[in-house]
Amino acid sequence: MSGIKTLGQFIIEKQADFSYAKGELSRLLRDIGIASKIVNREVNKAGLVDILGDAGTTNIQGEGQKKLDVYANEQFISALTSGGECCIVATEEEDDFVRIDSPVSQNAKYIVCIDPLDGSSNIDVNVAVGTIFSIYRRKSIEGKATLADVLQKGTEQVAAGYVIYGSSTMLVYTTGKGVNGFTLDPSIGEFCLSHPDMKVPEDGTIYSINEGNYVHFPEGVKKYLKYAQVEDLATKRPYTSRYIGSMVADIHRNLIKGGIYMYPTTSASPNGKLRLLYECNPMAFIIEQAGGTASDGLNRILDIVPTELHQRTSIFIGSPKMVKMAEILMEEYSPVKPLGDIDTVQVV
Ligand code: AHM
Ligand code: MG
Repeated sequence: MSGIKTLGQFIIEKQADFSYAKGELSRLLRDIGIASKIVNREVNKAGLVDILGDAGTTNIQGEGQKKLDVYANEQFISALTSGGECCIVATEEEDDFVRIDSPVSQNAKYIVCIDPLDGSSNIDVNVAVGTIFSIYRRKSIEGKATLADVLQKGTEQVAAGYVIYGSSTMLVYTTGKGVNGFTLDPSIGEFCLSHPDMKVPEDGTIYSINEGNYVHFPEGVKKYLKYAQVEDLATKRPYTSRYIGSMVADIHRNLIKGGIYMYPTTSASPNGKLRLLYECNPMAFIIEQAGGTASDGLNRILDIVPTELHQRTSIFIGSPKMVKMAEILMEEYSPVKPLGDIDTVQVV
């Protein structure tokens, strides 16, 4: 037998880390891994078949959905429904959460929040896209799971991960004991452990932000960009600007090389663009587990109490030294409301 360790073998090995685990979480992770392989197959042949273009429906954020978004959404819901380990799936593509009412699933103890295909505006041009997922333990003890079971703080996550459909396909996940990355070997159809115990560099030289929004940025972000672009050999500035426009791909690169990804509030989007439950919390959990930081400019992302399913937030995430500097400038020039004031509306 070769030294290859598959995702399935790794998950089972790690199950022993949780004294309370009876295998449900392992099976849930396995189900997500299988669905992502099916989505990967479709993403890879997107240019070959007539699957590109608008599906003609619009999600709750009023954005046009691509056919592959719809396909990925269906695949993950279907895998999680038949797996029987989760009672609710909340997805970025559905207005409301999906309760799974089958006799097996309705008493299942896990909730999954998922962005089935993030960065989908990149599909048409063959640029990396991703899936982001987050798993919570259900809070209610009996009866049907409710919205309150979904609206949990990021600190309550028991697992989170992403799949990047890039030059190779990778699945990266954490269960709160470090971060491990698996690369899909298409010849055997298995995710194989390729990036054990991933760590984000403490400092970096890459910043990722949509600078086209510059005039709409809070003053603190403008000051950070100025800081990033000024020459200072001691701190390796000016930094390098890299923005793919796929959160998963930008954060994955920064996780490996060091860097900061920012999607601040803008005057047009005063609550930010990215969703707390489907994008920011899972990415924040992964990055923190890899030694990084994730903040809305003042507050730790994982401490934000969600009040609605599709809640948005600003985010500054990546190498801790870079995020710290952004926070210092945000605090000085664009103070945000501290937690306790419910939302994170920015004073632009
Ligand atoms: P989506 O969920 O509609 O795909 O939007 C999320 C994506 C992120 O992956 C990406 O970083 C960001 O939106 C890009 O937004 P913009 O085009 O405004 O820079
Ligand atoms: Mg998204």
